[in-house]
Amino acid sequence: MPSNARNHGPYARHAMAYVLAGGRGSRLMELTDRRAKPAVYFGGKTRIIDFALSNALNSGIRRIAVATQYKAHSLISHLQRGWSFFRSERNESFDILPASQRVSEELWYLGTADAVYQNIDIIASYMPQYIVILAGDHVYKMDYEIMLCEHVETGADVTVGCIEVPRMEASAFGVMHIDENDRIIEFHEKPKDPPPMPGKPGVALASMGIYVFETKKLFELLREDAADPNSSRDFGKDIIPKLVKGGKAYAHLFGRSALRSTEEAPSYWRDVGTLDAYFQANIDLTTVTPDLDIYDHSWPIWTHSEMVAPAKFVHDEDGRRGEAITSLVSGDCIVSGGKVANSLLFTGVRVNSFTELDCAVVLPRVNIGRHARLSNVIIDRGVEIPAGLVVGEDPELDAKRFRRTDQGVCLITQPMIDAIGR
Ligand code: ADQ
Ligand code: ADP
Repeated sequence: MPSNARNHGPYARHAMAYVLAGGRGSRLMELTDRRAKPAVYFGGKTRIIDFALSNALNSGIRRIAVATQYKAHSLISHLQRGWSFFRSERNESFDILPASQRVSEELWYLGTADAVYQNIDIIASYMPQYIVILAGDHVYKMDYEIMLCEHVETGADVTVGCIEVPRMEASAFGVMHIDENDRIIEFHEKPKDPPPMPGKPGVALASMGIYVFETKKLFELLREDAADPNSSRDFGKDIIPKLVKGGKAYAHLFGRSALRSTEEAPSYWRDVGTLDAYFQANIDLTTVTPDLDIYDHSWPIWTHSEMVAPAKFVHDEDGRRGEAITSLVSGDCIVSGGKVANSLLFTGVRVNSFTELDCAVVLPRVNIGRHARLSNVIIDRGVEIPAGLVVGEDPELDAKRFRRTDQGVCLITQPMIDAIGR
């Protein structure tokens, strides 16, 4: 009898989602100077981690743990405010597990596997039969129940979520080959020259860093791994390659199975790890029919949301209209006599008279002074944009003042503004 015979689906009720949210995300530059990547704002109201957490909740998972490490304050306060509605009397739980709390005060989590290993006792206290390991820094909508079903059906040691990506981008990922039964027969963690998929020279099959294990098996593997002095204690580098050699690692192809129709088509999954990717993924949401539908009531993205007044658009005192087109404008924004186009304004942004914004991702509580003209910008939370500032028209000047990417996107933070003219 297979070890999983005890439960019938839905399996999500017997699973815990373990979200790895400790990575720094250093390619987001100053955007992650003060907050971890999972806490970075995305999509107008939410933070990046809300996608993985909402996926877990919408999939029917009622036990969630989040391992935090780097610059966790902003992340932890977001989780406490937005995700504390789980109730132990309904067999639900939500645990925040900062590094340095368990094994030793000094030791941070070494790698992703260690971030689970150090909390084995907490997981064990809930006795979930399955564990779904997730990354807290990806934007996508996915029904993990489908992956759990596949895991049970194949009797795999591990099931790895994967997606086709352009081969040129695949060196940032674990890359695999699978057989006709989706069994993983080769796995290379971040290969310099990623092998293409058979018959598809421009495409590689990449790991999404999502893993399903039976808890008992995972504990066994983590204990073995912890005893191995040569291990870097990482899923991608150590645990997965070892299981692939053992022959019982299977792939779940994101978006292929349509047991339930909640997964996006075409499959939308983004590691918004660079400023350009972050900018583009946000701006994409302002288009008429974006690939990521955040208006889908059947798969809501839950978050902590401030109680604020509605967005407001008014004439300035000279009668110029305050307007926004092809844009997302959150609550507590006031656009008075300025023009906003192709932009995404988070909560509490003030756009003052004679201002023009085009392709701007504006994080919460930003005030944009009069006569400012800004295009292709990301503005960090709480920045005071001085009157008359122009960004997006003089690449050399922009590069001196701000963090300007190769693709011409400028990240603007308060220290950068303060340094102008100094
Ligand atoms: P990477 O994206 O490089 O590769 P990694 O740095 O290991 O992944 O981080 C994975 C997740 O764990 C991220 O969400 C990160 O925030 C978090 N994390 C990292 N270190 C942590 C720590 N010490 N404690 C807690 N959380 C931590 C992995 C896989 C690849 C796969 C990609 C997909 O190794 O095979 O292709 O994810 O993005
Ligand atoms: P959020 O990511 O919630 O928008 P902020 O941008 O306000 O948060 O700040 C990110 C993190 O930086 C905060 O959680 C806090 O730990 C830290 N921080 C913010 N402002 C200050 C400050 N003035 N002094 C010290 N730390 C700060």
